[in-house]
Amino acid sequence: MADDVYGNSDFHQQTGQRKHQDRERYQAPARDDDNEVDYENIEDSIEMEEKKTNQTEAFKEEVKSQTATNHNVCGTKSIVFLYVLLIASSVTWAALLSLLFVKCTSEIQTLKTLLTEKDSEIAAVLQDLRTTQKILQDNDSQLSVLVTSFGNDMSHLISKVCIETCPCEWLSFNEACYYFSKKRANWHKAKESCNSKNASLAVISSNQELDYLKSRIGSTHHWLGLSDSETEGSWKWLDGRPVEKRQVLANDAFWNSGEPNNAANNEDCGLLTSSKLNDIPCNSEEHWICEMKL
Ligand SMILES: [Ca+2]
Ligand SMILES: [Ca+2]
Repeated sequence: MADDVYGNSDFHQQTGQRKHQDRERYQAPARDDDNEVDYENIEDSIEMEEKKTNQTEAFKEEVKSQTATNHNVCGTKSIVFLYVLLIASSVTWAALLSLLFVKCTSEIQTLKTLLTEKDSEIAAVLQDLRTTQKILQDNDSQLSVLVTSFGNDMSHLISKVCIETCPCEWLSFNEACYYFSKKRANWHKAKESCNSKNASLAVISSNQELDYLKSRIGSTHHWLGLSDSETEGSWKWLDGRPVEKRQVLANDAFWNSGEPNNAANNEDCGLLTSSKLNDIPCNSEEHWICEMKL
């Protein structure tokens, strides 16, 4: 027979066999009075034995029940412990996640605040730059006005200075002003042009003046205030003095070789060349020199 959880299977078998033997022996016909007394004693012993057996069985049942109870208590405690552990772990993770969330939220808020401050600083810098740009534009406009005004003032000042010395575009030499035309015209129009400037076609009074004018004209030819229109062969300056009476301008040093030749009987106006003078027709288109005494 297999043992129970307490290992008492033999005990149950032996107890049952002994009870059966006792009942067979005691249920046998009584042989006499002495046997009756023994029989009672034996019955008491059997009852006592049965009580003990019952107490043992009850104890076993109690132990079994207590053991089961203990097993249930231990299982319940384990489950409770696991629940508690699970809850504690969950609470710990929740706390850690909450701390992490709070920390991240705080850092994000700090970054937002920093970005807001930087945006404000950039906006302030841009505003300053716009203000500076506006000021520079205003200053540029004012400067342009000042430059224009300065240019006008300079032009006025230069004109005044030129009037006190020589007119602008005129050259000064030995207390006289000379104008070298950029256009060409015949001798009479050239003379009128000089007269319109309160001057006259140039009249040469010295070799120095002649050298100066020749140095200014280069290779181009220019009309002078010299003509023999009134009397052929009698050359006079526009101031009325004849050429031959100028001591410094003798004919040999004044005219080009072979001049004046009155070619084609039509050369009555004097022209200054790069070397010396020549007589050519007065209707020729040439540059001219005006002279103004200071
Ligand atoms: Ca002539
Ligand atoms: Ca000639």
